[in-house]
Amino acid sequence: MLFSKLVALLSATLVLASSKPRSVQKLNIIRDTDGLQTNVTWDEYSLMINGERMFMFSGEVHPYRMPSQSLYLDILQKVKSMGFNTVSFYVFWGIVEPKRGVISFEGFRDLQPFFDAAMEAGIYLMARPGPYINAETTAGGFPGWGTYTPSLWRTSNTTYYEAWQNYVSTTAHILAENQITNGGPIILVQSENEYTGWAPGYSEDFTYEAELLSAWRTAGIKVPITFNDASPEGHYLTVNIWGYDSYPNGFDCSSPYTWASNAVPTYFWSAHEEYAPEEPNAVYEYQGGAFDGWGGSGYDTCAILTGPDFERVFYKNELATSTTYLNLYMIYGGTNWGGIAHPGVYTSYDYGSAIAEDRTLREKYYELKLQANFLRVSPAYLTTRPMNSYSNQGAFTGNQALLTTQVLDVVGNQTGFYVIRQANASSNAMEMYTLTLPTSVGNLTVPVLGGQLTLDGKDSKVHVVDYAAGANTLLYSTAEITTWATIDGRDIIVVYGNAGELHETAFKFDGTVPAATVVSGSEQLKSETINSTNLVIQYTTTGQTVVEVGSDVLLYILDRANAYEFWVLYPPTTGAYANYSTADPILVKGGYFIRSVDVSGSTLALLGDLNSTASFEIIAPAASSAQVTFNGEPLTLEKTSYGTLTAEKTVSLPQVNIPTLESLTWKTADSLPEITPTYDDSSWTTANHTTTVNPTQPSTPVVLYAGDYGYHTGNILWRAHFTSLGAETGFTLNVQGGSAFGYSVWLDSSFIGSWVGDAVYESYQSSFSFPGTLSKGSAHVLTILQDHMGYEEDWTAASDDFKAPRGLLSYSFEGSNATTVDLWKVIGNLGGEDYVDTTRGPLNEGGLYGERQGWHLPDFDDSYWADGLPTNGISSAGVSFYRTTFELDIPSGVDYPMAIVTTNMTTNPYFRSQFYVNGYQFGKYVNSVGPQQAFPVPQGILNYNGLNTLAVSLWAHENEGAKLSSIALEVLAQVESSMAAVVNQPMPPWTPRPGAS
Ligand code: IPT
Repeated sequence: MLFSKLVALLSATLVLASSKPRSVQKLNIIRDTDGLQTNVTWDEYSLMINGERMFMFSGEVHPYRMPSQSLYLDILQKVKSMGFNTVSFYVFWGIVEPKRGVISFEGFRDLQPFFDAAMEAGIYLMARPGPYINAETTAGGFPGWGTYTPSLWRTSNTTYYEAWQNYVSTTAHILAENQITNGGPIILVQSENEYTGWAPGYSEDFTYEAELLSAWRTAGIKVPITFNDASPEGHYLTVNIWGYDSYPNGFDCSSPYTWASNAVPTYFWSAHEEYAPEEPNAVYEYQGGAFDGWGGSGYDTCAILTGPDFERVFYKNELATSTTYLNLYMIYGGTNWGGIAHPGVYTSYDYGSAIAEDRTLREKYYELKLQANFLRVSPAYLTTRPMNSYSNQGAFTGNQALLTTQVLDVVGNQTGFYVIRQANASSNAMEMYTLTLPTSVGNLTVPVLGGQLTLDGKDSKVHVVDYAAGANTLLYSTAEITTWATIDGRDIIVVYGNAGELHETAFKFDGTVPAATVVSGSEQLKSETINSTNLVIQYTTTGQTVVEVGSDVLLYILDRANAYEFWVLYPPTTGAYANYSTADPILVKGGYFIRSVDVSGSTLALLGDLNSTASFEIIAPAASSAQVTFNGEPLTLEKTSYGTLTAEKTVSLPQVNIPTLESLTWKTADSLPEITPTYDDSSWTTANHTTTVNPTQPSTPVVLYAGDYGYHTGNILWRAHFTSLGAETGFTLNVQGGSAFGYSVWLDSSFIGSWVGDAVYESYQSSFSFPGTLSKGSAHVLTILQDHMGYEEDWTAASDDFKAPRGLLSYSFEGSNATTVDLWKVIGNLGGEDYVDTTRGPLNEGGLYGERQGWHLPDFDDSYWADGLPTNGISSAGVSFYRTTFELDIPSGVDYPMAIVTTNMTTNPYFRSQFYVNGYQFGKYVNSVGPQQAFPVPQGILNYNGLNTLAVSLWAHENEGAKLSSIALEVLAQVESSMAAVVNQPMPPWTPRPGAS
């Protein structure tokens, strides 16, 4: 059978199971990648993995933002237990090929642990290797050397084409080995990223697109290739499965409770039908949170902007467009450690996601779980079409304040989904409604037994009609379904609504209508037989009520809080894909997080994490749950009258000793010897280029762009040697470093001024007076220390925006036009592109003297340094370094995420600090700009069982000096945990650094 062009003719003459008119069935053609593989196929409705249709519910995770690799599994298992089946990830070119031609996928850059963790968690992967990724990453993922590589990037220009060959082929080979066709987790590969907007005079470069497609294929990519248009505009349609992105609530987290009245997108279905009608409606990035920039309102506000109400309204609206591929960006954001960030974001990349940066679960997680579990058990949804996208106002309800979109299964011809939301997305009104629905027994107005349904403010619901749940059919349910499962021959159906809401669930029977009996809970039911074979049950959703309907249905009626507690787990089967099974579900109610279930003989083994005592209810086949263990300990089981199991599990959260950092002995040393008279900069790079290919052509006699000399990250120092003409009164300079950057300038040993930085200016011109007149013929040096906040992105293709230089755009001597600089010197991180710390990578350290010397590394001998704390600081403008060590001894079996925490300093506030933990830079703090004050450091970077080295740099911008207001190590959460043991990342100690001066 030629699977590649298998044509399944689904007859349009099928007898309709219902009285509803359905759209005429189209030709349903299952496609693959031109015969290259048949594991991942698709048609106009959905993806199929090994022939099985699936709703691909996916979340974005970036391995490069998680250098503690043994935590991959924890995150992927958290994604999996939420009901998701896929994770999408970017590969960051700049960090694997920081020097042209030298590629490293070693250490934290190795993707194999991520692939292995995905297989273990049972998660499919979409790889997004760029070469351009955006992602709030320095240069949008491009390598620093791109800034001095001529001609426009993201075009078919030869120089760019040559630049990406090595990276694309090396990366594609690694991805290819891990495709599903080779027994790995990768099911899709994305080409480019949001290739959607172009600089004036440029447009979509089809040659570039084709070159990339052929490069992926040549290197062995066989799975479908995808592309994400920034909005559905029909670019790069030559990929296998085209899709688009959308961030409908935007990125301003400062008023998180206010949504635009028209915030909910309404044109996606028509755009999809226009551009890719033969492919699934795929959304490759949908808003899962928001990034926050320097001076922003912080990630807690972004988590509100994109909170549970947002998830309900916006994600259910995606179901109103028959979306079957939905990737949420981000599901876990991670950390912009080292120099990963572009200037638009700070160290945390928490993103306000469902899983917070410290790996704890937000309420958003539990809301998503309700939705994802529903989609996993609703195959009828996978072959739907929206029927009334543009005539949904007042539809089915008569209430003009409500939009109800009818989404019908046009292949199965039975099930209907009715997605309801407020017409005005910003409305907080409580809307009452009844629904007049076409069903298989004719039109019904629900609630049938009287009363009204409610939609309370920012909310949305999916009401189902003729919905199959095991052997049973729900004629309709106004309470939403989160899951159903057939266990020991009984259909367990779990429905929920907001606390106190009125709802109905109706069953359709063939013959005799059984009775509905409350077996647990205080709810009073109203029930009635209609049309002689259908049973309508009316109730309010309050707490938990369990209802037996005859002997083969157990209906769980829950309010939202109770529904949040339901976990659906699948025991592994056998073989490489054992953990991808969706057979034989087991339901567990209770617990902060349930990670997995395993069955051996008559014992059910649960693994999970608890932050307080849990009361479990377990619904599992009797034969496999005679004993139940939780994290290896047997539970004391009781049986409910209706045959499920209950058990209590207390937690022990051991007290741990966390050092009070300000009580430790700290050592300190000056980190700005460059301003001492004897300082010798002869080993620095001479900035002597007279030309550059940079689109910003210099106005200075020599090029003063750090990137042109191989320095692409962290602090940069410049030294200008000049001979006085006797007339100079000051120095004017325009420096560029990106949002929130700053700089400070010294004439010889005298501080002459700073630009302290703010979130607005990416470059800033200042004039500083010299302290006195210089004698004619005397030799002087200006030392300029500047911050580098990362390179700009290159979102607009053919703009070369990412090449915006970091360095001096102009300078002049006040009072003396004729004075010239005889020699310019520059230094950044030691070695530049030949960076010395190959373990921690090319972006971890910058150019401060202490960084060049490796003072941030473990085992550096600071015994001859003076005692001094960063909270004592320095009393003049300058830079100092601080070091301390401390032991931790955290027992196993717990997950206690920690952070380095400081507080805002209001006197002498103009300073910036970096925090290094065991040599890894996990905090970049600009006191006067903010907002971040807590810097999570993952276990594995922080050594939980042994010695830790903490180093702090402090750069005081003003004459008065500066000090940290406070510094502490804080435990962010206490969880008894079943997570896999964390193996520390390598923490190579200090070794002599030849050439560091
Ligand atoms: C889109 C990018 O594809 C992604 O890399 C990331 O930058 C994300 O958005 C924002 O966090 S860019 C889109 C918002 C124009």
